[in-house]
Parts: sequence; C-alpha cells; structure tokens
Amino acid sequence: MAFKTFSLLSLLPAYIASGALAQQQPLSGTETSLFSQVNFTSLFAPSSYVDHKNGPVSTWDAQSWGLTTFAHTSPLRCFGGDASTLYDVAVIGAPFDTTTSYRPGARFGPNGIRQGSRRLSTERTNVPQKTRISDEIDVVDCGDVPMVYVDNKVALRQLEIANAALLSKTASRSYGKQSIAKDGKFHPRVLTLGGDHTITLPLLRGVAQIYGPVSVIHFDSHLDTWRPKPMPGGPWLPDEEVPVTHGSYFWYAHNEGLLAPNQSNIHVGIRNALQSFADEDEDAECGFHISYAEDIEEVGYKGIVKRIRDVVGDNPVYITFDIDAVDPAFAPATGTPEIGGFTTREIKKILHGLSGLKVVGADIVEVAPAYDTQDEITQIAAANIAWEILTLMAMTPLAA
Ligand SMILES: [Mn+2]
Repeated sequence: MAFKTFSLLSLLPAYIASGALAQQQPLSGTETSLFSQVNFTSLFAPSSYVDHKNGPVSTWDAQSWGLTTFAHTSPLRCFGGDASTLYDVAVIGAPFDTTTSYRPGARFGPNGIRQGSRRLSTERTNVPQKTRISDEIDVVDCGDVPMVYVDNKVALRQLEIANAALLSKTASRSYGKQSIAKDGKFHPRVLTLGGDHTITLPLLRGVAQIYGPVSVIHFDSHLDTWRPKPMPGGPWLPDEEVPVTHGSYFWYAHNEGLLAPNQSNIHVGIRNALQSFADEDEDAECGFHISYAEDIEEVGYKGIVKRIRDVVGDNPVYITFDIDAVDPAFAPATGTPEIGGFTTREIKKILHGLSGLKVVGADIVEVAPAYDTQDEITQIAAANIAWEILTLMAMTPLAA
C-alpha cells in the first residue's frame, strides 16, 4: 500500500509540469464564455454514417445520441427517408412471440439484445477471428419490423415482405465479381433479432428467393421439425386450421423446398425430450443431421465444428440461433429452457470454427428479457453471439 502511494506521489511533479492540472481548472464565467467560444451545433452534430460507395450520409448516429441500436451501428430509416442508402448487412428486429408453447416474452427480444450489445461495436476487433467488422462490411440497424400482435398470419407476412424487400436491394460492396445469388448480384444480408422461432420461416422464404435452397445450421435444444398438429392445452376445434408454431416451422420450410437437399442441414445442441424416437426419423426426413448437446463432452468443439462443416460443405449457409442452445445458467431468459446446454465459451469456439462459410443470413431468437437477471446475462450472451455471427459475415463475402 505504502509503495503504491509513494510511486503515485513521485509522478505528481511531472504531472503538474505538463500542465494537465491547469487544463482542468474550472472555466470562469462558465456559460457565457463557453457559449461564445464553442460551436455546440458542430460539437454535438451526429457524425455521419459512411456508406462504402457514396460516402457520408446524414442520419442519426447512435454513438453521439445514445439511441440504442445493435452494437452502436447507425440507425437507418430503411423503408423511409434513408431507403436509397446502401449497406451490406441490415439488422432488423422481429417483435413476435404469439406462437410460443411455454413462456412468452420474446417480442421484447429485439430491444433486449440491443440493450445487451451496448459494450459491443462493429468498430472493435474480434481478436480470435482477427477481424474488424467495419473494415469489411457496412452494417446498419433498421429498427423493428412492424408485426401486429393480434394475428400471427398477418404478422408473419409483414416480416416476410419486409425481409424480402431488404434482401432485394443492392449491397454497398460488390467486389468486382459475381455473387452466389441467383441473379449474380450482391444483395444486403439480414441479421434478425427475434422474436420466437417461428420468424425463421418467413425469413428463409426471402433467403431462398435470392439464393435458392440453403443449408441451415440450427443451434437449439429442440428439433423444431415437428409435423403441425394441435398443440397441447385443450381440444382443437375440428374446423380450425392448425397454425405454424415455433416447433413446426422447419417442417414447413422443408415442405416448401427452402432447405438444401441431401441431408445438408444440421441441428446443434439438441437435448429435449421427444414424444418418441419417431420424432428423429421425421426430423431426418426434413433433411437434418442431429448433433446433441452431449457431443461437447464426447467429441469436443472441434468434433462439432467438423461435423457441421462436413454436413454443409460449400453450400450457402443460414444460421438460426435459439438462445436456449446455451445452458440456462448462462441464458435463463428464454421461452423453453433445457438444462445441460453449452457454455457461452463453448459457443464462441464453435462459431469461430465456422469461418469461411458463406453465411447468407442469420437470426437469433427466443430471448425473452422479462425472465432475465438484473445483470442482463441472457441479453449480453445473445448480443455477443449475434456479434460473432456478424464477424463471420464480415470474414467471407458472398462471392461466387
Ligand atoms: Mn428451442
């Protein structure tokens, strides 16, 4: 203790001599002199969003104004005044949770994940990946897609239309090459903050429209390929249609031809109880391999990464991440928690192992902030996972 005091004091003369203290003297006649000397309009003016192709675009700026966007990306009115601005990745929120089978609340997931991302920035370097997102791609936050909360069908269509509109735009970068898109052009990629897992169905429809069927890497503790059937909770009225839910959307995706053929899709982190082993057979019929949560002990993260890469090959990849893939100790705030999941450290290692894959789109879903701890542990985990996925997008352009 004494040693510390001594060493600090010994620095004081040099500190005073440097004039550092003098600069901290209170200003005399404060307000008057400040207002006459400082141009506050320029001092506090939002720094511009820099569109890679066209240069600065005047817009809001999260860093200056404290508006909470994902990882301090620039907020953009993607369907309004800024519709002509170019970007490479659009972050959107999908505030929807009315097909949840257990705990609702994921409609507040987009806000929660943005809140959890306040210490992240696309301008900071991802050290293990040796990548700074902002060096490679222009990322903006388009805010939340309006999704009505009184009619699931309408809400999901709203998301489908908004996603398709964003995907059909032209990306900021083109690399002087052909892209892997069906039309050979470079389109923005969309990273969606959910929302319950049903949102992946309309999102995949948009992706398939641009790229054709894609290999899905599905992080989850649940299969989500269940055949649509009346859900528990009471007798189903015989004349009512059975709606899509967050447990059946992949069954629809397979039936609509949105998933890459030849068993080139994979679940990672599965550990839920089944109705029967027939569930696994039906899952395989939807084109999926299963990597169980226990694999982290059996084959380690390297074994899981190898299995994923073997399954998806060179296909375009869509990553959909249910936060319940992570253990409830690290991510308790979710609709259907299952014990025995991954640690956040294991998840990072697995995601780092996916570098080089062509990630055409991604979502992170089932974050229900109302069940989170006061320290926002789930929201912070989800935000960091989304940031890792953005890094994967930054590392690998969609060039053919
Ligand atoms: Mn799940």
